[in-house]
Amino acid sequence: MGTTTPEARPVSRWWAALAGVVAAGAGLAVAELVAAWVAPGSSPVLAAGGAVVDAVPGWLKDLAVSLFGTADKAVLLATMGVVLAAGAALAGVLEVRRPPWGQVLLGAVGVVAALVATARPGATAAWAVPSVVGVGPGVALLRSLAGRVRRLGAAQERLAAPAGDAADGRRAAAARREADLDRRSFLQLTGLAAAGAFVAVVASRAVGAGARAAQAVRETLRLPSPATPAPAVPAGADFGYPGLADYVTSNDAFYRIDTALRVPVVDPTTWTLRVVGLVDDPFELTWDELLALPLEEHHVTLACVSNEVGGDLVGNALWLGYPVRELLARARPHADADMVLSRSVDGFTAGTPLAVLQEPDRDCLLAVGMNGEPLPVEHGFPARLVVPGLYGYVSATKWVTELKVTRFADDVAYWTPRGWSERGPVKLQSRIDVPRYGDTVTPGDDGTVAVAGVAWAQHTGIGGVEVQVDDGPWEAATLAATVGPDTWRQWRVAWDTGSARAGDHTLRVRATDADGHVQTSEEAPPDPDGATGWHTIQVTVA
Ligand SMILES: Nc1nc2c(c(=O)[nH]1)N[C@H]1C(S)=C(S)[C@@H](COP(=O)(O)O)O[C@H]1N2
Ligand SMILES: [Mo]
Repeated sequence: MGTTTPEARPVSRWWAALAGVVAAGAGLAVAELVAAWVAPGSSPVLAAGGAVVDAVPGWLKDLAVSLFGTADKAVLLATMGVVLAAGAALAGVLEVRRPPWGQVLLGAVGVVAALVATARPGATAAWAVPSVVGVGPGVALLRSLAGRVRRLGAAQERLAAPAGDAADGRRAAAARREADLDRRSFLQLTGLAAAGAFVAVVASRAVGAGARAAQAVRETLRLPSPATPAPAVPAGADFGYPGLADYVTSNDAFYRIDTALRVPVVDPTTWTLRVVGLVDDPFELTWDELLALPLEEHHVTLACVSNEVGGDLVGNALWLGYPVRELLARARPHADADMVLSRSVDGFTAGTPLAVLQEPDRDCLLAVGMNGEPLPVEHGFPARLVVPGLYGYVSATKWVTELKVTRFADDVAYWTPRGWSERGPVKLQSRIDVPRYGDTVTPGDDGTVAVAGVAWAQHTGIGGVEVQVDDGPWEAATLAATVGPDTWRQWRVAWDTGSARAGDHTLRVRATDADGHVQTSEEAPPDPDGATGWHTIQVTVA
C-alpha cells in the first residue's frame, strides 16, 4: 500500500456507493425512529417533503397534480428518495476516495435537515433532535464501511499485480484471502446496518401508529355546541397592531409547557375521568357521558409560572368544557378535604385548592375544546383542566384522567417537591409587545410612536396600565375591551416623542388590577411562585 491517498479501483466504486446508501439509510432510519417519539411532524422525511411542497412554485405544483393526480405526494417522496440515494452514493464514493469529505457531506445534510425541521409550522427546537441523533450513526457507519471498501480495493490491487515467482504466488494467495475477508466483513456490516435500519423503521411505524390513530380520531370528532356559549368578543378587544399578541391566541401560537417527552396519546373512546378520594359518591365519567352534559364556553387566559417578566408563556383561548364544580358536587367531597389532585395519563399531577374549584362564579372547566376545535393533542386531548387565576402547574392538567379529592397535608403534586410553591395564584403582570426590545422606532407624522402590549390579573381583572419613558411621569394607557376578568387585556399608548431627543430610551410598563393593587416593581425570578417586576425595554428613536 502506498503512502498517498488510498485510491480505490473502479470495481469498488459500486461498493463505495453502496456504503454511502446504507450509511445514510441507517442514519435516516434512526432519525425516523426518534421522530416518532418527538412528534409526528419532526420526521426529517416529512419535514423536508413539506418544505419542498411549500417551496415548489404554483405552476409546477399544478403540473404535478395534473400529471400524477392524488399520487403527487407519492411521486414527491419517490423523487426525494432517488435524490437522497444519489447524494448518499456520492458521499460513499467521496468518503472512500477523499476521506473525510463523505462524512462532511452526510453531516451537512443532517444539519440542513435539522434546520428545515425546526422551520416547519408548529415546530419546536426539539424537531431538530431526530436529524441530529440520526447523523451520528450514519457518519460512523459511513466511515467504517468506507474503510473496509478501501482495504478491499487495496487487496484487489495487490491481487491484480502479475505473479512471477513462488513467493509472489504465496503473496497472491494471501492477498486473495485478505480480499475475501474484507469483502465478507463489508457485507456483514452492510447487512447488519440494513437489518438494523429495517427494524428501526418498523419500530417507528409502530410507535407513530398510536399518535396517528389519536390524531385521526381527533380529526373526525365533532364536539357538541355549548349549552352556554361564551359572550361574543367585543369589537374593541383587539387593536390588531402587528407584533401585538392577538386577544385570542390561535392554537398554533399557544405556548406549550409540559413534562412529556412524547405527547401522550389518549383514545377518547376508552378515556374516563375518575372522581375519587375523600368523597361520598366516587364516580367515573366516560367521554360520551361528558359530551352529553351541558357544556359551557369561556375565554380564559392561561399562564405558566415559569414565565419571565416580558416572556411569552401566556395565552388566551376559548375553552369548551364542563364546570368542575358540578363534577365535585356530584361526588360530594368530605368537609375535611381542601385539595384536588388532578392526574394525567403520563403521571403528572397538579394540586388545586378544592375551594377554588367549587367557587360558584369561577369558571373552572374540564375542557374538551380549544378555540372551536377539539383540544390539540399537545394541549391535552381529549380533556384537560382550565382554572382562571391559577398558574398552569397547579391547575391545568392536560390528558387528565383523575380528580382525587384530598388534603394538602396528605398529598403532594408533581412540582411541589421540586421546589415550586404548593399554591400558585397568578401574579399581576404586564408586557410591552410593540416596539420590541432594541428596536429603532421612527415617529409617525404626528410625532408619536405606538406602544402596546397586554396585561393580566386573571379572575380579578385589569383596572389600568401605565407606561413610563425614561424617568418621566407615568402615562395612563388606553385599555382595549375585554370579555371579563379572566382574560388578559390589550393596552396602548401613543408615545409623544416630540420632547424626546432622538437616541436611546427606556420604556416601562406597570398594571393596576381591578381591585386597585399596583403591580410591584420588586424583581423576583419565576421560582418558586412566579416572576414579578416591571417589563422594561430599550428602544432607539431614529
Ligand atoms: N399532563 C400535564 N399537564 C400539564 C403540565 C404537564 O407537565 N403535564 N404542565 C402544566 C403547566 S406547567 C402549564 S403552564 C400548562 C401549559 O398548558 P399548555 O401547554 O396547553 O399551554 O399545562 C399544565 N398541564
Ligand atoms: Mo407552567
